[in-house]
Amino acid sequence: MVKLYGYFRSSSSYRLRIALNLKGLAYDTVPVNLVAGEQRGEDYRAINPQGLVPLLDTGSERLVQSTAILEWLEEQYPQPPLYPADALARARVRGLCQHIACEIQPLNNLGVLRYLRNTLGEDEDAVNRWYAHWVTRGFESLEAEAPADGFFGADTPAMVEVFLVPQLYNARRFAVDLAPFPRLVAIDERCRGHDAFGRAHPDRQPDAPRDEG
Ligand SMILES: N[C@@H](CCC(=O)N[C@@H](CS)C(=O)NCC(=O)O)C(=O)O
Repeated sequence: MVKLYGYFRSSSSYRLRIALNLKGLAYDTVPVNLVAGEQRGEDYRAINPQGLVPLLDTGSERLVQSTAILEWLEEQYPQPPLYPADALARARVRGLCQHIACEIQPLNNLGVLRYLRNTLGEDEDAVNRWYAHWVTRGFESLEAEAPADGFFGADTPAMVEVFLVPQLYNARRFAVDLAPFPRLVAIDERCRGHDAFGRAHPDRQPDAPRDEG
């Protein structure tokens, strides 16, 4: 069975959990505690010198970078397809996914926010404003392209939703105002009806803090 090294709240790990579930592939979870800094520890860097999650251990190879891993999954396990068959439609979907993966998430990942806070001495308000600025700017263009019904480019959730749902989860954690993005929010709600998304949710991961109540 493949092993997914990740962290319950990591949006890039969340992408892979959704895709593995959509493909019907079982996997073992290996938690890497980002808050405790395990991603920078010697043990983890020995298997991933990039010091980031996720990492997928296929049994014969260790793959890094969620977008590369998602491409590999699609090639290795083509059913059900997460990209459209048509090349132009596929390029459009990749453009939307990369908008999230390259223009939104990297500006807001843990390492960047920590640098703002700890090295540049920005206060919590400034860090939250930074976060909201880049997410809001990114969501504005996604909202403009979002369908009124169904999902991006398909009748069922597929690759754009694999990237979008974790980014929306993350935006909610940082209390970003999602009122200007009704179409994105509606797509997220429609995804909730799908077991593959439900099982991938951060709260349902083995490393999520348990409610002691
Ligand atoms: N481009 C990478 C992004 C990976 C990434 O930013 N991972 C975050 C969690 S979502 C991380 O490991 N952060 C730890 C850190 O910044 O120290 C991918 O798609 O896999």
